[in-house]
Amino acid sequence: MELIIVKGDITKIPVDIIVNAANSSLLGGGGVDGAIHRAGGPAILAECLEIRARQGECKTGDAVITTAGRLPANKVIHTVGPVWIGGQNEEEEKLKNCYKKSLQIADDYGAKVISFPCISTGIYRFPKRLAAELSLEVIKSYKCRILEKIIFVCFDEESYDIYHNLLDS
Ligand code: AR6
Repeated sequence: MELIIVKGDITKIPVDIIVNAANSSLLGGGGVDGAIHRAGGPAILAECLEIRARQGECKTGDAVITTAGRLPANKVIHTVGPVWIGGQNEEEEKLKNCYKKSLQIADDYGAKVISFPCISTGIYRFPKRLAAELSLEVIKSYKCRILEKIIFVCFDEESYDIYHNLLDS
């Protein structure tokens, strides 16, 4: 499995599956979630609404899959990261579950290339370096079935540097 770190906008990079850092309502929001819904168009929200009607809200650490609408991808996986409230509320386990669940859903779908944003490290305030360490821990121990390439898309220079430093060390 190939692991790539890039700096940029996740909505612009062609892949099989884009992972979205959503919230449990699945109704969209700011940050990368807002960017994905804007670029993908209303088909994404329409499918999120169907999922909500079927199963209710999406729990923290869990994920659901929808169309990618007009995005350069086949599907979007919406995963709900934990809000950082000090670290004593199972935030680490929940963040790892986001990555695990997203990889499993992508493999079940048959995706070869998946892109991840830095889940929870924006509005949800998860410490960036710890989040990067946990994401790499999950990805390195995950046994890919179909997946061949994982792209971490860092929006800011700091996250990009953190990933590079972790991978170099
Ligand atoms: N491409 C890649 N990464 C991005 C982009 C983009 N276009 N835009 C922002 N990021 P955040 P969270 C980065 O806040 O912390 C939403 O309102 C950003 O710099 O998007 O998981 C949801 O609806 C940061 O590194 O997500 C939830 O309510 C990372 O994406 C809540 O925010 C995650 O930041 C989720 O908060």
